Amino acid sequence: MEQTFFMIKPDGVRRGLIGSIISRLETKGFRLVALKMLTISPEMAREHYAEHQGKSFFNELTDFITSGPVVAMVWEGPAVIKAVRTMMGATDPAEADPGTIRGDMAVSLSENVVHGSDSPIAAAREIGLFFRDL
Ligand code: IDP
Ligand code: MG
Repeated sequence: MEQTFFMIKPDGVRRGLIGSIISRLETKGFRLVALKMLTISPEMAREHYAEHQGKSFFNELTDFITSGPVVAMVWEGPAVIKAVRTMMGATDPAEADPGTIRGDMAVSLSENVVHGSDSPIAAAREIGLFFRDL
């Protein structure tokens, strides 16, 4: 069964959105197989977002993702990687459709509430980074 890495970012935790975000994926029918709350170190932030190294927003991104606790998860289900991306909505909440997490819960590109793996390769890499013993 396919698995994806999914994370509630520090803004989502600060704003009290953990329960309502998890509820959407549970209601959809996906299975939560691992969960932990942690504060990401600067080293781990640079590794997680390695694909964005060199971009203008890289420092802003790593500062933000380390700014408070996140909730890191592994979810499982049929075609879960793509389905979770669809449920997240577009990266920029201003472009995200109503009914998506970002469309319903965020207004800011840098503080867009959630992260989800965008491919099977990314899912394997990110699950390995956050849950080394899974
Ligand atoms: P994704 O989270 O939808 O996969 P990515 O392109 O992988 O989007 O970008 C990672 C994160 O970096 C985004 O979720 C967003 O918070 C932030 N980000 C992306 N582009 C910009 C930008 O142009 N300015 C500021 N932050 C950005
Ligand atoms: Mg991405």
